[in-house]
Amino acid sequence: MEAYKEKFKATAEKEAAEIKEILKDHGTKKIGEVSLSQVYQGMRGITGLVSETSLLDSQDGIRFRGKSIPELQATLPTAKNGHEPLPEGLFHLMLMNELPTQADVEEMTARWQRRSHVPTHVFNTIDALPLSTHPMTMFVVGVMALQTQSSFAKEYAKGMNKKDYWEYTFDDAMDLIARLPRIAAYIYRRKYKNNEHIQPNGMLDWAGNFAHMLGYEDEGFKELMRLYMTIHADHEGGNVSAHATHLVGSALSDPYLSFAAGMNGLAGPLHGLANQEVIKWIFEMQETLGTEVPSPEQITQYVKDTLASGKVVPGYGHAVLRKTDPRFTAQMEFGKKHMPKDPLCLTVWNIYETVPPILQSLGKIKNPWPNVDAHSGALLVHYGMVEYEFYTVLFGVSRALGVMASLIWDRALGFPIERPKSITTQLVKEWLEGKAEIWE
Ligand code: HAX
Repeated sequence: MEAYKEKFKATAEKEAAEIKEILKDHGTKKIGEVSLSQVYQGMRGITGLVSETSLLDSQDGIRFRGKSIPELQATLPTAKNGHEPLPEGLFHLMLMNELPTQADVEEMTARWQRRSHVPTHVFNTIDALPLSTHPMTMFVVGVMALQTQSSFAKEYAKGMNKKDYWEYTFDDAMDLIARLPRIAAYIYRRKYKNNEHIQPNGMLDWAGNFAHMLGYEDEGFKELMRLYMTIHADHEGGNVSAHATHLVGSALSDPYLSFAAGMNGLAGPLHGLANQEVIKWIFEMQETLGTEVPSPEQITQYVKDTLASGKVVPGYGHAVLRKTDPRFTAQMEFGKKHMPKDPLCLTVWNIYETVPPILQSLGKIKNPWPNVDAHSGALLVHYGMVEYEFYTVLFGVSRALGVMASLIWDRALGFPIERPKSITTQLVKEWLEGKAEIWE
């Protein structure tokens, strides 16, 4: 077994033993109560999952193994002459629960390079789709075509010992992460750049090479990709893409099947597709108003019109967060450093000044502040990536880091199939009349 796997095995065995002890001593302890509203309203606030890689605080935002985004920016290794954290380092942190050294990060880059070959049939499968297909559909189809490579599925079919699940999950997760940038770049170049593809550059880090294969050689764009891939990677376990991956994985569906499920969730406009919706909405605003940088008064009216037409303001609100998303702040800081006079960024910052009080005044929105998706598109447009339908694919490549690290942990800790209880309104009525019990 490779040394890195041995190290993970030792880390996971220690934690599995600790969990066993915790459950032996405290397994019957209650951690909350569930109200009828929570059952009907998207299970908001019900603690029902363990996801080891990150934890979301409603006020402070995301922490990856206890580290906030500014802390990651200060401590994770960077590229040579670069300032942004390398996603390889974040993956190591999530998987091993320790800060990586420069050598750890370089080894991860090399590991993913070795595993990055994408078989031809994956490209042929994507090529069979019409060019008009949404990039997220192409992405999921590409991932499904890659499922033929699953070591987990092959070993399971042969008859695998439970104790070995994590190891083949580990292999599939590493292969999948290594190959996703190639698949994503292929989709981008096929759909938007005349089907002219760019070979990988083995001298570059994972995100830098992704930028290169997309066709962006600007060092600023490479830095943006490093930051982007780091901050979009994980947002604890209950969000739709992470939860869907975990749920499907709990049936022992292999990592490719599980990740594809997560990506189908990310493709929803209330989740990852919001990043394309934000830029589409701003472009439409600019066109309607006939100006590149609308004034605060114009934005106010446009937001009111959006709400009056029964639509959401994309990029604002969150199911857990109750403050400005630190992922938004990190991107705003990147914008202020690299493109302080960019008209689209100026508009995003004007929207940030204008929207929260309007949403707050409605009285029903729990979080009027911007989330990660409110900013990302403006930075991409600055470097020339205007094809906003592609943005959720970038999010998806990054999200693989978090959900795959989590899935390895799920299998290493032997988490069972997920199966919460559901009820009917008929049963609720009978329960309220005292004629039935809800609890099994
Ligand atoms: N614009 C207009 N109305 C909004 C709103 C927004 N940005 N955010 C919430 N609301 C509305 C809800 O639709 C809901 O209305 P109804 O009672 O009429 O159904 C009400 O305010 C209460 O909602 P909430 O409790 O504050 O929010 P939820 O937890 O139900 O939903 C969402 C959280 C993120 C889905 C929601 O804020 C939203 O739709 N935002 C816009 C889309 C978006 O930016 N999504 C990306 C979120 C981050 C993410 O996952 N990124 O990938």
